[in-house]
Amino acid sequence: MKRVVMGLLPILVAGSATLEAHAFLERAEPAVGSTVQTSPSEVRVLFTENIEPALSTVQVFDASGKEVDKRDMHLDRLNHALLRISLPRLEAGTYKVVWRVVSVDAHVTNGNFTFRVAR
Ligand SMILES: [Cu+2]
Repeated sequence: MKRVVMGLLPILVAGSATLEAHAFLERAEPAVGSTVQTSPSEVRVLFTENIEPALSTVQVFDASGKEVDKRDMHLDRLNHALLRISLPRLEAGTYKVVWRVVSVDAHVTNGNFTFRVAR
């Protein structure tokens, strides 16, 4: 019986941890899964928590898996939950944004989404 109770503890801890505010994607520009008519000059990813930029990455890849961003990811000067990364002029196609961020509470989250440039 004691073993069963102990076994439940990690689940309870994990369950309560999800109630804390970690940095999840709030919204992005271009929007998640969207199609934009012209090449965007940058990708902006807004998180639900402030971000530690030195420990975080956002990268943009084309359909062949080549990184196309300008590798200048930075925190917005005013909004510390907003990461920005510049883009060159993109050809029409589907692009994947891959993010891995550390929020100010030191929790790591990651994910990805795509957007499409129509022309
Ligand atoms: Cu957290």
